[in-house]
Amino acid sequence: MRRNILARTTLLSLLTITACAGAQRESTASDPRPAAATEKHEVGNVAAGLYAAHCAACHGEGRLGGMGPALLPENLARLRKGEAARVIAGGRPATQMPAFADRLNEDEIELLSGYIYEAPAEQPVWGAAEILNSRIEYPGSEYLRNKPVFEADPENLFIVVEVGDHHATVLDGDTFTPIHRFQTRFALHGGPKFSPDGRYVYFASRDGWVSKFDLWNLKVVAEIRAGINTRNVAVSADGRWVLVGNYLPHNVVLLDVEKFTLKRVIPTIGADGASSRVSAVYQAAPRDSFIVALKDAPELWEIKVSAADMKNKWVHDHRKESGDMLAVSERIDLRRIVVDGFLDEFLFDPDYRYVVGSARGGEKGQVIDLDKGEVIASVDIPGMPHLASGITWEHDGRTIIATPNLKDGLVSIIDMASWKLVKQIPTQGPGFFMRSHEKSPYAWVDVFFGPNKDKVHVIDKNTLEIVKTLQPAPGKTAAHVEFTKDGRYALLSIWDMDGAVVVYDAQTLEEVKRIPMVKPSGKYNVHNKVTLSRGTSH
Ligand code: DHE
Repeated sequence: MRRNILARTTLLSLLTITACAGAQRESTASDPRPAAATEKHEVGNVAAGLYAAHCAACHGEGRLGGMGPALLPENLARLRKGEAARVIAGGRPATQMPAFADRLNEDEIELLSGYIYEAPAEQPVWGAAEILNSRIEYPGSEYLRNKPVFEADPENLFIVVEVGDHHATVLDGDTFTPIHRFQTRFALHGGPKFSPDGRYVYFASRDGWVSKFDLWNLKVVAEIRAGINTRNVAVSADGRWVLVGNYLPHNVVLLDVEKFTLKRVIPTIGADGASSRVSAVYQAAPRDSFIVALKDAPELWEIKVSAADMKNKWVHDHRKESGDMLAVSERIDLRRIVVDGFLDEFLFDPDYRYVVGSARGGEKGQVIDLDKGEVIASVDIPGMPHLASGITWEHDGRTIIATPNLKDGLVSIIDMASWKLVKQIPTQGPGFFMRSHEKSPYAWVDVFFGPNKDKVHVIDKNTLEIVKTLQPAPGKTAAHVEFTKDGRYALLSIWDMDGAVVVYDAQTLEEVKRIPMVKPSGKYNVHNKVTLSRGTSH
């Protein structure tokens, strides 16, 4: 009842909103629909108008996702409607989702939060046929050279992703001069991933495009759209496969890198039969496998791809409904590991035997032993640890994890032998990214959120104390550090349209150079990535 009155009031108050004017339809005497149906239709139009005006730019036309995730019932399984309204009103910490309470009234927020749980008129389809049809191969690929077309050390290049104008810059890590800049797909997210020889770089955009870039020839070779709303990609240890994790559809997609084409679509269905989004996919190099974490099922998957033997060569052709069989050259082994609840964040130990994972809003983290295939410990990590940005190093003869926190101003230090929290280092606000290098005595952590977002802390890896706080551009967010190959310099982003990459001497912590960039988000050093440096993300 309350909702009816609300909807009616809302409708009346909203009929004047110009953004919705085009979507409204006046009721006429000849309209055959009963009044209630007409009203429901009108309310739906108002909600659609609000969505178009306030949400579509980030969450995509048709709610299919863009910069923000898809807003469809199958993607909102873990969010109750009341919570959705709270997120619209107050924003979501640690994301780009702003608060709308100053622009939308309570009724409008309620209308919108109801709207996103409605099934769309047409269910989006993105299957094998759509993926294959999307594939683009760029001309000239046959003339590519097998060695770099530039003088710079190919191992000490950085890829800098500039999200401000959707470009990437290839930066010489010795001279700190850009050697190439090119347009990327819209809204790249997550780190680009490298082939083991460092020649190819794979980028994923939030709307599902995966691009193969030849770093030696400075050329995008091919692209394919692997999903509608994608999380990230991982490259196999032998460089033959790229695995794409999707929010929508609920699946992982295996690409063959040589032809850069689809090999398999693997729906992510939990053991209980319910389908799930994918939190992220990772390469576990020492295990020669991929690790996949599911967001809506308490499971972690280990996927191994190998050459198919003759017996297992035939599978159902996923492109046809007829049940036809198809000969495949690859064999996929999938192992399910049951975990305690959902995993949104996780971090591997250096040997890739253990995974430390946590859920958004969960009280504790959990440790999964990949060899045993079970949860072996729980860890007290308060707040909202951002394990995806955690790093490890040796401290007093033991391996420790350091992780920033998306909610609280602290860095948590965990002992990897006892799985105990050994220290909390207070920071000037919640942080997003943490970095170090084997040859550096320091670990860097940003203060991404709050009034001190322009500051970056430098932590002594031995004393576990902050030794310096930098403020490279007052008022502008400073975040995300990556070291040069030799660990001598640390590069930091100023996340602003009028931004920069600031180069610091990693020993003296003095500024060396400032390179103008357009909102540079992350930067990725070839050597550190392909050698799986412990100070950076993989
Ligand atoms: Fe990210 C990496 C998840 C919001 C910028 N982010 C990752 C990874 C995951 C992740 C799982 C590791 C993937 C990889 O590199 O293969 N990010 C999430 C979220 O769940 C979250 C909180 C909500 C969401 O919108 O999905 C989120 N991330 C953001 C942002 O709002 C950031 C700051 C801006 C943006 O571009 O969207 C952002 N995330 C990044 C960056 C990396 C990343 C730059 C790569 C870090 C690296 O050094 O490897």
